[in-house]
Amino acid sequence: MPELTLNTIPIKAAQAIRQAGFLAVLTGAGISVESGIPTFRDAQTGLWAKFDPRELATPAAFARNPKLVWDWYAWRRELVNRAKPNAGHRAIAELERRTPRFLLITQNVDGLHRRAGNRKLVELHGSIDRVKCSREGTIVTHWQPTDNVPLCASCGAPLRPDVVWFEEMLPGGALTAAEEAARHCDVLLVVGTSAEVYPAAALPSQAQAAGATVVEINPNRTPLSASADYTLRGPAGWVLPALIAALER
Ligand code: BV8
Repeated sequence: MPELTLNTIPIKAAQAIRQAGFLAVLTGAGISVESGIPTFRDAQTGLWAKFDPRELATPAAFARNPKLVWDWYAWRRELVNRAKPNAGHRAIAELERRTPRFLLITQNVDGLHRRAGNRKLVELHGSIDRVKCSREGTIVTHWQPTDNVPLCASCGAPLRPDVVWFEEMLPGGALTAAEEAARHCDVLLVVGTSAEVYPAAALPSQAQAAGATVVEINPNRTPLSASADYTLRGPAGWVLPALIAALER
C-alpha cells in the first residue's frame, strides 16, 4: 500500500471511491481535531490534563465518583457545543450525497457529522448530547438544576451521558448495521481513528475479508496502516476535500 504525501491522492483510490456502489466510512476522534476537539490520545487540557480518558469513560469510574465523570462530560459537551463541523466533516456529507449506497459509522459522540449534514449514520458509542437514567436507561431531557449529579425523577438513580463506556456493550442495532455495511461495502474509508478500540477496530478487517478496498486517512501510522489498500497520510480536513476534488478529475 503506497503511503502518500499531502499533495497526491492515488488515482486508483479516487477511482475505487468514485466507482463504489456502496461506500462505508468509519470515523474516530481524529476527524474532529480540526474542530478543536481533543482526541482521546492527545493530552487533555486544563483541569482534565491529569486524567486518562480511558479511566474516566468506565462504569467503575462513574460508580466511584459520579460527579467527577458527570463534570468531565459537561466540560466536553460545552466544548462540542462551541465547536463547528470542519471541512473533513463536510466532505463526508458530500460523499453521502454523491454515493448511491452509503453508511457513515462513527465512534465519535460529538454529533458533528449530523450537524455537517450526514443522515445515513450510526453512532457506535452513543451521543454526548443525550442523557439517560443510569438504572432504567430511559432518556431524560430535563432535570432539576443542581451542583451535584442530577437524579432520575422516577427512580432517584444518578443520570449519566448516553454514551458507551469501556466494558459496556455497544447498541445492538448500531453494531449490526456497521458489521453488515463492512461485509457488503465496495470501499471502506477509515478516517481519524487509532484503530485500537474494539469492536469498531475489527470493521476494516471484516470489510477487507469480504473483498472491500480499505482506504485509511490519518496523519500518523496506526495498526491498520500495514494492511490498508491505501494510506493517505495527512489531516482529514485537508485530505478529504482533496479526495472530493480528485473524484471530479
Ligand atoms: C465492548 C464513548 C464487549 C465514551 C468510547 C478485544 C476485543 C474486544 C473488546 C476488547 C478487546 N480488548 C479490550 C476490549 C474492550 C474495549 C477495548 O477495545 N479496549 C481497547 C482500549 C483495547 N472495548 C470495549 O469496552 C467496548 N465494549 O467491547 O463490549 C465487552 C464487554 C465487557 C468486557 C469486554 C468486552 C466499548 C468501547 C467503546 C468505549 N467508548 N467512547 C466517550 O467518548 O467518552 S471509545 C473512545 O475512545 C472514543 O469513542 C473513541 O472511539 C476511542 C478512541 O478511539 P479513536 O476514535 O480512534 O481516537 P484516538 O484518540 O484513539 O485516535 C485518534 C486518531 O486520530 C489517531 O490515530 C490520530 O493519529 C488521528 N488524528 C489526529 N489528528 C487527525 C487525525 N486523523 C485525521 N485528521 C486529523 N487532523
